[in-house]
Amino acid sequence: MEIDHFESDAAPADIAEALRKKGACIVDDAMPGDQLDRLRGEIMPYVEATDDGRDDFTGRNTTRTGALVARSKACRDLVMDGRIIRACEDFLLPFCDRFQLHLTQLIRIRDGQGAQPFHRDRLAWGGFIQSSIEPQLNTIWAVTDFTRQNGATRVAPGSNLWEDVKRLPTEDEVGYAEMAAGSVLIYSGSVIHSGGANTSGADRMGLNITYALGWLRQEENQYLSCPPEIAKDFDPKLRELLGYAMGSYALGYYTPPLPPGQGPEAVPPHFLFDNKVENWDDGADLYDKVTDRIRK
Ligand SMILES: O=C(O)CCC(=O)C(=O)O
Ligand SMILES: [Fe+2]
Repeated sequence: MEIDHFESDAAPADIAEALRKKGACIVDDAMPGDQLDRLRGEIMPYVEATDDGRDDFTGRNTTRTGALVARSKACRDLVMDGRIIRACEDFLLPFCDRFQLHLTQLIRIRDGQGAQPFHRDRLAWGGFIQSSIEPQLNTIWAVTDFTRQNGATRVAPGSNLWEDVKRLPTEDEVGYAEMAAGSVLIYSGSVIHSGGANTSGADRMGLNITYALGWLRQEENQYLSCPPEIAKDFDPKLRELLGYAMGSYALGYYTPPLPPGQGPEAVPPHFLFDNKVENWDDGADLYDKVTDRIRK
């Protein structure tokens, strides 16, 4: 089974539609060569210093390196890629008031690593989310070429719609995300997939950047991996994506823990960076939107 490919100028609406219908697609040559070089230069020292995984799921011959928003400017640029953000708006906003970054992880599948067990990434939330909700949009940016031999991600297109959630794909239902370095595999939280086996003699590296509904717990805790003292220097839009924003009318406010009378009560997270209480993300409008939705 083949995975659909798009050219680099793919329309976000087409990407979102491919995710709804088949659960996955590839955008070829999605990042310029100089960005790929910068990315490698920034992340490789961390990757080289990372130990192998702890079990068969994380991969005993696989390294996983995180906190990449804090560590790499090139990764920050990819997190904010306009095509992907617009595809997230199309795919995720029907289910939330705001979406957020879920994790950043450089997955290096080393020679000798067997195939990862098939799974759906939405199982991160323990199977509690009803199937009509799409909780997540995922990307894996190819940092090396992805080939069948070096562990290209295996995907079962269409498995996002299977009614029997226990069914596993047969070999002819599986596609391999073969793509050149700089391309990106985009897949939903509902499609069955896994890392492939690497028998190539060289590393396969993919940068996993994923996004999730703003009312869900993030897989990589962004407040700890990218704390305020680092996030303060970033583009406000990126900070919002990290989670320094209201997730809905009532989600995510805080109170600066100051002595009596020395600070405000219940302010949105951006107060931490700009010391302003106005701009409550149109709080009143959001209240109306949320209550309207519940009444329907
Ligand atoms: O590395 C890959 O190709 C996929 C990894 C994956 O699906 C996971 O770790 O959840
Ligand atoms: Fe996965």
